[in-house]
Amino acid sequence: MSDKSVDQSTIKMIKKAKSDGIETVWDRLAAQEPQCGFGQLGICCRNCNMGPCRIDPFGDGASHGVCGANADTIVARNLVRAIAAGAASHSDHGRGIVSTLLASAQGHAPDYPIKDEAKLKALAAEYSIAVEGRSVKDIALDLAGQVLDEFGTRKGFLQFVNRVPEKRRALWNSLDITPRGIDREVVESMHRTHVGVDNDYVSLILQGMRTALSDGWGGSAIATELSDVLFGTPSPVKGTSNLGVLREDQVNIILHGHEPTLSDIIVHAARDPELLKEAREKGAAGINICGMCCTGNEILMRHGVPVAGNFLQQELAIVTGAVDAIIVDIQCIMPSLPQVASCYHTKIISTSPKAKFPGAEHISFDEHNAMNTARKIVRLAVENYSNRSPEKVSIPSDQMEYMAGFSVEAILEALGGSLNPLVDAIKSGSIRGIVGVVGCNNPKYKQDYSHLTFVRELIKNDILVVGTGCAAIACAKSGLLLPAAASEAGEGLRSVCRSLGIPPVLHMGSCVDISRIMQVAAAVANVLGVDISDLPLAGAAPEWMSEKAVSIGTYVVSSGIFTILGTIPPVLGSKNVAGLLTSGAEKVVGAVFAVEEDPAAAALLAINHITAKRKALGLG
Ligand code: BF8
Repeated sequence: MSDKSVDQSTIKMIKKAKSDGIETVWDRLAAQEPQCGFGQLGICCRNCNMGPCRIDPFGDGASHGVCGANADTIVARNLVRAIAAGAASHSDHGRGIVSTLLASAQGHAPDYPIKDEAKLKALAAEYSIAVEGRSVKDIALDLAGQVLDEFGTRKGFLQFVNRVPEKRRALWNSLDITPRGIDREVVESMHRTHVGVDNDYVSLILQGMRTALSDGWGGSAIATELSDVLFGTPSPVKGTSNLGVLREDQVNIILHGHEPTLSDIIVHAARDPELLKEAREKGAAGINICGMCCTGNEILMRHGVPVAGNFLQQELAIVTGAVDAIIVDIQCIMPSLPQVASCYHTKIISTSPKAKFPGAEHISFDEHNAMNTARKIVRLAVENYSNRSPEKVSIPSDQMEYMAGFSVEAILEALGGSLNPLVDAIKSGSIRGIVGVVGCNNPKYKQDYSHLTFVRELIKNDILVVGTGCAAIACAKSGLLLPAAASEAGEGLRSVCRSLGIPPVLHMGSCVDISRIMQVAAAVANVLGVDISDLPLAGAAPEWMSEKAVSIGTYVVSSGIFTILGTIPPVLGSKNVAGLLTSGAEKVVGAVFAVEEDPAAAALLAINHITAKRKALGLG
């Protein structure tokens, strides 16, 4: 079992799943092996019905698909489709948040008052919307309208592109990869990858970059910024993490998925005195709301809600036998959950019309009537508490405290209102650079091992780590999100952390919140008057698996930040595509991808990159 995870609670629950006769993601991975070699190399194509086609990687079979596409075209098309799917996922999430803001401003979503008026006004100013003397409702109406337009804007570029340093904007314009409209880029990517349209791998990858940029500086940024307006901008907060946060004597509800529209209101519904009374009548001491994956990150960032785990722990939470309901919305939710739940008493409740699960109970979540729907859902969990079988319950004791909530605004506040102290620390070398560590778990790799090994090496070398997504949850579970973890950092970073009272790894939120990291990168570049690609920065997704991660990696590289992938992307079937991504892109966008499965070696790549960038800036 220890080859599957470094997390003791995961190992314990995999063992329990085995003895309970439950099939998990690791069993299904084993059943898939050996996995398709053509798929791993990215050289199979199902884009038309003359196929499916595949290219022989050894050169003694088919070198072209039926239409004539070669490996370069097929690999590039597959990659661009993955980027489009990832960008669409983040951006459609963003659209949901703007629609809620619009409904709130129109008076149709009374349970979603605007929580951060200052942020609303700051964003309105970015969009040149008049603020002085106007009501919050009117400003919100205008802002929601303009942000919704970003999905199909005809002005030719997205608003948040203006946050990017001028040099980078000029570069994007010269390459014709400035994102023009979020939906437009996704649609054009699907069009170009249809049989017989764009067949040039360079042209395809440039479109992939533009689509990814419409995610990072469009859909994701919109999701982050407007979530802050609606639910509050995060500030430092403490909580606990891992499966040990489940309570034997309470109704346990896990919120899993991505959109805070659902999770935030359930957190409030669970405090309803009437529901708490009903829980007590059932014999429970209370209602314990926990998060999982990115919706877990949304509510831990804003409310310090306990987070039960990251991607690979979703089935295992059910295996504890102590979860009364898992409430899901969209993305990263395994379709196996209802099947696992059928062996216990756990209810799986789906809520999004976009994401239904055979075997789950569906309660359509309606933002116009949010609190009532939320109460109804919580009540189902409360009622289910008495169906628990005590003999099936085994909650691992593993849990760890965390400090999270590092929005850009919170970082600025910790620094006394300006980025200058951070820039000075980088200049002096107390902080040698910053690395964003993000992304998923992947059952092909030992859970959390790459995240933690990579992060520990970096902080030891005075590199500040900023994290999001399941990577940040891995850090939470291992104590790296505590100020005390500064003892593991090098002398320079340790002294900065101690003087500010912050951990050496800053949790910046969910995966759409990588836009926060990009905003800091752009702001630091603007302070120094350089391009983002000149800064001592790197990105990494040590255990990535989702198409969203492909989009993220691509917009981070296209923004000028060297990015290390810890799991192998399906591009090796084309030497040209792999070469462009790992070397040629340097001349195009000033950054490349590296692929390194060994996290210690990956850390060395990041450290060397940061050293080289510091030298080029004239820093020691
Ligand atoms: O958006 S890190 S497994 S939960 S895809 Fe999914 Fe990956 Fe986790 Fe969040 Ni991001």
